[in-house]
Order: sequence, then C-alpha cells, then structure tokens
Amino acid sequence: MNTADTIVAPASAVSGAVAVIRLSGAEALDIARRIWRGRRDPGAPENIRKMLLGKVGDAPVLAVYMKAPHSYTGDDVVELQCHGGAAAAHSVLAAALDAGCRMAEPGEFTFRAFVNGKLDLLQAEAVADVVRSGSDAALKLAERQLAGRLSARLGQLYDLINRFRSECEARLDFPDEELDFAPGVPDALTEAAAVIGQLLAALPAGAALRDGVNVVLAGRPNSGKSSLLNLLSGRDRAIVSDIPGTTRDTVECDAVIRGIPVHLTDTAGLRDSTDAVEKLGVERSRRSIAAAQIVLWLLDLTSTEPEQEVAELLRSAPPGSIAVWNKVDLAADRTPPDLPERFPVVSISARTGENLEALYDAVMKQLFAAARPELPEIAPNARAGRELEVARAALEVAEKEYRRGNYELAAEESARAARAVGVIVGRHADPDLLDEVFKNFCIGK
Ligand SMILES: Nc1nc2c(ncn2[C@@H]2O[C@H](COP(=O)(O)OP(=O)(O)OP(=O)(O)O)[C@@H](O)[C@H]2O)c(=O)[nH]1
Ligand SMILES: [Mg+2]
Repeated sequence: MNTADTIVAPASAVSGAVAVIRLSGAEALDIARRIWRGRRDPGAPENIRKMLLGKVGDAPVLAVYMKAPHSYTGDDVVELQCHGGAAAAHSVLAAALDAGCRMAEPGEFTFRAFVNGKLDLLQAEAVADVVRSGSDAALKLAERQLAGRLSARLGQLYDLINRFRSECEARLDFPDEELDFAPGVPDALTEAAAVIGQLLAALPAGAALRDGVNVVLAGRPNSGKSSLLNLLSGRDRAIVSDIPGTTRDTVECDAVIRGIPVHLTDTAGLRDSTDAVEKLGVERSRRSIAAAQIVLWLLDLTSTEPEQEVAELLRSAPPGSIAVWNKVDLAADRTPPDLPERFPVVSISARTGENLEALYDAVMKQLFAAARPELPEIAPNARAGRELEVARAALEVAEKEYRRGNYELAAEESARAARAVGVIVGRHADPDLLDEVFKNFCIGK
C-alpha cells in the first residue's frame, strides 16, 4: 500500500446516528480546508485537536485536526463528523475524494500506524480483534494485546534467545578450556523454552476468545434443540412448537458461555422423512454436525421411545458430542438409559434452565479440559502460534547441538528462533505477510 497518498474512508458504521469520515496523509489538512468551511481554521495552533463546527456544502459538520505524529496513524489526520446515514456520510466522502483524497483500503489507517511505528504487528492485529470481539473476556484480551502486553512478553523471549545465542558465540571465540562456563545448558535457553511453552499453552483459549466456538444443537425432532438455542442466546430466535419437524432450515445466532463467544446453530431434527423439504433440512443438519467444534446432542427424556433417541445418537453423533437429556422438569425421577463412555452426559431443562451450569461445565471441559478454566491474560493468535512453533523447533535443535559442543550450529538455530519471534511483532515483516494481516480489517480502520 502506497503511504504517500492522502486517504479517506468512513470510520463509523453506515447506520449510526453520527458518521465519522477520516482523512489521513500529508494533504489531509489542505483537503479538509478545501471542503469544510467554518469560522475558525482547524489547522491554527490553538485549534489543534479541537472540534470546530462548520459545513461541508450545506450540511453541518464538525472537524478536528490531529497533527502528525500525534494521531492514530502518525500522519496528519482530520476527522469530519456529520449526520449519520449513508447519504449524508457519502456526500462528505465524495467531497473529500473530489478534493484529492484516495479511498482507503481495508485496514489502511492501521497499516500506516504500523509503518509509522505507532503499533507493532501484534498491536495492529489487536485493533481488528477489539472491533470484532464477541464477549467481554475477548475484548479484554484484545485490549491487553493492543496495550502491548503480548509484545512485551515476546520482547523478553527475543532477548532470552539472543542471550543464549551470544553464549554460543562466546564459546566459538574462546575454546572450552579458556571459558569458565558452568556445564549444562544456559539458563536463557531453558527460560526461553518455558516462555514459548506457556504462550503455546494459551493458544486454544486465544482461538476460542478471538474466533468464537461453533456449537451445533442436534438430535431427534422435538428433543428441544430450538428451546435450548433460545435459552442459551437469551433471545426468542427460533420457532418452538410441539409438532415434530418444526425446524427445517438451520438457524444461527451468537451467545456467550462463561466468557467464550459461541456461534450456535440449531438444526432440523434427524429422522427419516418423506417430506422433500424436511429431507433437505436433515442434510443441512448433517453438514452442520460435521463442521461443529462442539455438538450438543439433545435427547428427550420424556420420549415414549427412548431407544429411538439413543439409536440416533449412536448412529449420527460424532465422538465427544455432549449427550443432553432434556426436559428433566417433566421427568425428574426417570433414569436415562446408559450411554457409551465416549459421550459426556448431562440432564437439563431447556424450559426452566435447570442444570444449565452442568451443561456449561461439560462444554468448558470439552474445550479446555476444565469446567472453570482460567482464561489467559495474553494469548498468541494463530499466526503467532505458527512462528512460536518454528522457534520452539529451532531451539530444540539448538539445545541438542549445544550439548554436543556444536556451538556454531546452536548459534545458527537460535538466530532462526529469534527471527521467528521477530516476525510475530513485525520486526521482519515481508509484504505478503502484511497484506495477509491487513486484508482482514474493515474499511476505515
Ligand atoms: N417441559 C419441557 N418442555 C420442553 C423442554 N424443551 C422443549 N420443550 C417442549 O418440547 C417441544 C419441542 O421443543 P423444540 O425446542 O421445538 O424442539 P426441537 O428439537 O427444536 O424440535 P424440531 O425443530 O421439531 O426438531 C416444545 O413444545 C417445547 O416447549 C423442556 O426442557 N421442558
Ligand atoms: Mg427446532
């Protein structure tokens, strides 16, 4: 992306009450002066960072100028605020484009902040995470990363690896007998491996928080899938009725379970049907089940044919599906039939919410092997995870070579490890990587 142009984009959602149009680049102030008219000049020293009321055409518009380098991007930035709605925002945007701005690419403001040294690559990614975070815990993780907590940890790791590398190099320069090294592997290497281990251990929680978890509700008709969808999401999202085969298409909605964002999918009840539409629905159900991270398999505890409920579970549920006996409020004294061990079992009522905590426990155990997992303060994303694996492998080789007295090879491998860690924060960023990172941003960020 060219960083010399002055770029413009709407920085707020189209449907908001107020729209923010953001200009960034060397000509931001000049272009703003051409399209915005007010009594005071936003570029006058006493007006910098002040909201000034004026007009673009006939529309009232507030303008604020943030002088480089004290802006989000590190360039000169002007933000114009007008009435929300697509038409009002578009007319200000069009005026800025006419006056010499170029439309910004997705993530281009944050890209400039990265190029200008305002953010490292992990912090830039955290900006996108903040915007799309699906729960309070996900937001906190993103905010800590934006504040540089993960970058600081990686900085420590980088230093540890380089300390180990200098010890290798010192051994090269001075043969063993001249150096008073304690035998064994240097502490810096052990510590670096421990930091990598901790960071990689937080990878699953990081993925769950950032991306959310796909949870599919499946089972026979009338088992209470749609009721549970509504209960978990706190919304009256799916039609519930006592007619088997009510849900035909998949119904999706978002919820939060113990701080983890989840994408719920309610499915058509599985049964052999002669109805063409229901058959298509059942096919969709099977596709959703195959793509799920977690399957909640509902079984009707009040069913007059409990063996049918179990038979469908055995036939269609992937191993690890959580077997959920539903409607305990109607059948508290009924003991459900035993199920194979590969299915964790809970009993709930999707109507009264009884035992919902036990269901949450089962979901958390499935995800994190603990009912009440401690969510990490910092966690690498998938990209960082891949580089950390590279670093871990390189350090393992480095350790072996060091023990054998091959200090040159050990130094080379530690350099490789350091490089991988550097890539995470963008120290050695190639253009393809930057494209990859910033293309996931929205326009205006
Ligand atoms: N008492 C009681 N009734 C329930 C419970 N869960 C569901 N029901 C009732 O069972 C019937 C079926 O519920 P749904 O949620 O529509 O079942 P479903 O699995 O989505 O059914 P299909 O869409 O037909 O596959 C409705 O009458 C619900 O009110 C429960 O926990 N207790
Ligand atoms: Mg349903």
